[in-house]
Amino acid sequence: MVDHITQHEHDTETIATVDEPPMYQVILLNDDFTPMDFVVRILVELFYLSTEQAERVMLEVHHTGRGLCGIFTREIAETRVAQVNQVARQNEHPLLCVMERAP
Ligand code: NFA
Repeated sequence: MVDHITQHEHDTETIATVDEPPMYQVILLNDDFTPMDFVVRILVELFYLSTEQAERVMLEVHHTGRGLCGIFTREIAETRVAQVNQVARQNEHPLLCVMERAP
């Protein structure tokens, strides 16, 4: 939704618009080594997906190479990407998470 405020003053008209912030997709990438149950736990604990949703996203990544974890504003997307990559590295898994500007 975009809010419009129209202001009439003398002969000029100002239209103030409030735009939505740009949104970012957080994407998980497949690899051959990260255990499936670790990926499911990441999706439940960091993205608050149900177990069923998490299993669906994990299998989508496993079968197609990538999958959508969620769509967020830039700061939240950056934080989620950093958390996934940090927890994966701490557990010595090569799991990769990236963000892309939503279309
Ligand atoms: N492909 C991994 C495996 O077979 C599982 C996986 C799923 C890894 C999703 C990364 C992302 N153990």
